[in-house]
Amino acid sequence: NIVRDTKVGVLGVPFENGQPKIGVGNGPRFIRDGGLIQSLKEIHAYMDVVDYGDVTYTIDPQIQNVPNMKEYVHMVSCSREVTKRVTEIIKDGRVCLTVGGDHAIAVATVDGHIQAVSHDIILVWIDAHADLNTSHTSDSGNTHGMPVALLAKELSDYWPYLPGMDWQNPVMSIKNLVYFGLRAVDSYERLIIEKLGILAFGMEEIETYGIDACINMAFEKLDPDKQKSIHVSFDIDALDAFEAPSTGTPVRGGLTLREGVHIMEAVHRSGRLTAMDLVEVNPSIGSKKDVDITVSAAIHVIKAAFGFNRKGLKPSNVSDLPK
Ligand code: 5AB
Ligand code: MN
Ligand code: MN
Ligand code: MN
Repeated sequence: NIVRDTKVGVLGVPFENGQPKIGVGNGPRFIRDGGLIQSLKEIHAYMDVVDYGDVTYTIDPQIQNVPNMKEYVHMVSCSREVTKRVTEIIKDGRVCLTVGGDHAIAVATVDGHIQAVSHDIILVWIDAHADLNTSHTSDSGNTHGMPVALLAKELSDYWPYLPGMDWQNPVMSIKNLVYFGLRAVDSYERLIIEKLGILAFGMEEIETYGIDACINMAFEKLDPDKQKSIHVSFDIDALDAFEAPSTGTPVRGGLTLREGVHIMEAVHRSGRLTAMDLVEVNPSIGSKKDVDITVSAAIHVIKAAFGFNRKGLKPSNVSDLPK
């Protein structure tokens, strides 16, 4: 694993038009200022971390809006850039860490991963929410509640024509998806989960079986041959609202930071992490202390994904104490 997750490319996406609360676009800046790059470099002596900066985009004037998809034109214009950048970073031989921004950006990160690797990847969606609304089922019209539905080829007939998204020929089978941490699922989302038999370890299952059994079951079910490239999309609101208060759609009764870290340690041990998103940190919500707690939780989760070991690391090339 020291080889596999050692080369990291960090990409910021300060996008916040997938939901109505201002501030989530400052997530990348606060997470970098909280020490992200240095924390990654300190994981072990072989870490090779490159910061690719933030994605910028211009609005494509050709694109029309779509009913009940707020700021659709922004989402499409930004997604194009994000997809390109993620594909490039992975092709550079790095694991791509994308820091958001709201969760609408994950359509593009997953698409970028798929374009660099193959359609047959595993998607681990860690979230209080299922993000499985279409424009017809969403009560809010917020596109950060839609990325999984946009990615799922099984749902492509349930969408209206989406101008400007032809590049994004969807994309993956819902059979390659697993959820962790669900506890705020809308009625049509529940219907889709049951109808399509989506693998989901909601808070109830995690409580029943424990986090370690859940992650093992997930890997065994999705990829028994241990072959597939893994994408983790980590919505910080998967964590309990006490662990990560500065987020736009907090839900109580969530994952502890320890459970979040445990999932990411297992992902790291697989040696097959290719891309990870960390989204929905909103530094404009809560007190300074809330923001600090949330940013530090995000960094802990990321460090676990890239091999930070809670047992500690022995000094390299040395087997005894200095005398
Ligand atoms: B998040 C809700 N299902 O569609 C909707 O934070 C919430 O990326 C979506 O998981 C939450 O608006 C989106 C009610
Ligand atoms: Mn969420
Ligand atoms: Mn989400
Ligand atoms: Mn949210």
